[in-house]
Amino acid sequence: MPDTTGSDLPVRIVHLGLGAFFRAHQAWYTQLANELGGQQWGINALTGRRPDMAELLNAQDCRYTLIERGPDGDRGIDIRSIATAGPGADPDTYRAAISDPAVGIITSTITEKGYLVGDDDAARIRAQEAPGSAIGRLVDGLRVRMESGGGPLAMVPCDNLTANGEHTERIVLGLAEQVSPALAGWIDSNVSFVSTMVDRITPATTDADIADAAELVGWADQAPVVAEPFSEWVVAGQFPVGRPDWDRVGAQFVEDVEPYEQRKLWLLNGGHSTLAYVGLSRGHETIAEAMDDPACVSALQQVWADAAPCLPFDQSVIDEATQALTDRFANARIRHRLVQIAGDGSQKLPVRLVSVQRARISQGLGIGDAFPVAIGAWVSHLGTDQVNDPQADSLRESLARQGSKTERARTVLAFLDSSLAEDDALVSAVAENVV
Ligand code: CS2
Repeated sequence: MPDTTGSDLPVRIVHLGLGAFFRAHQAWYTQLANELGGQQWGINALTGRRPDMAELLNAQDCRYTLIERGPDGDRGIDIRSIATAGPGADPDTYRAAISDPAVGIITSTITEKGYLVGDDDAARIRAQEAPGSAIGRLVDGLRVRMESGGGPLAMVPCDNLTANGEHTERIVLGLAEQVSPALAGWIDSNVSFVSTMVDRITPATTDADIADAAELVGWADQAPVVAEPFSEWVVAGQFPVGRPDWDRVGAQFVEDVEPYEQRKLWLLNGGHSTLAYVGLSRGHETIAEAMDDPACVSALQQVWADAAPCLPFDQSVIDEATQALTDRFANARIRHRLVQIAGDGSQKLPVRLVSVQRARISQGLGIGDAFPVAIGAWVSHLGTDQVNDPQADSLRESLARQGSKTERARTVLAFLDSSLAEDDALVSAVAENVV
């Protein structure tokens, strides 16, 4: 892999999890902010487990095309905010990146399951070996930063989790504490955990997209990314050494991100997961296809009706969001595959659907009508060969041993929340939706 790139931007941001969503979202905001002409922020983008995307990007000077795909056509945007890319699982690479004194921000898209810490992560970090998890690598990189006298920075998780800044802080400090109290203390005083709500529908890039990019921009871009025109970024927290002018290019800075995150997780992501499981069970392939099926649309609308009374927004704001979502999901030029969204349900459903039910129960509203439909479809999905959810392996093994739908429904509810499994009416309602 070449170790230099054509981009002259000074590296001030490290990104962990170089994937499509980061290239369509944070890298695009940074590109727009750099175009304003103030302080320039280059990104050192590190991959997760597989180094392929870093190799592809470095081979083309880290330049790539964002294809903004609207219902009526495509627009190609040249993105140059990545200065360099590297293999994030390689300890020399991530340690050098995170301890670089010029770096003042770390952003991450490590997915919901990326927040799980390995049992031996602390021991490995103490032994100066590379830990297996993404959070472990972050903590190890921060250890090297502390030891080399590096300064403070902001840690900005960009995953679909409630209060993702606080969540990351808890997990990072928990692991750091096991490594050494000195490291935990250093992180506590030097790392500012920022919470964000991120939103932009970004399906996995296909060969057809690579061909479209070449036609749009006239060069053989091997790493384009496709996204819808809509984008939102809501951010809360401190940046000890500054940040790009993201606020001047559409990002919203607020005191508390939680209401926005709930709105997005419960309406968009809860809707997505429901469409994924119900849609797959009805033979559909993409979100837009599911939006052509009245049964799927009615499940989606029920998800929204269940969540609405628990969201701290006026009904008019919720109606505007759901109307926009209806249009966004129906954009048939975006081929967002249901199997992609169906992956890792064991990590996604707790924050997308179960949390809504907890809020409903605590407000005396009872379980919503969409929940048994979505969970029943998930139970069915877990019995198929389309599952991509390593954290659900043992759940699937127990389901395979059970005959009746009622037993399977109860097992899945118990996995999500033991109190839900004690509600016999809910267990039967879920069982009725298992196909
Ligand atoms: C989707 C999200 O794959 C999934 O689980 O629900 O990636 C969704 O497309 C984004 O959160 C939209 O901002």
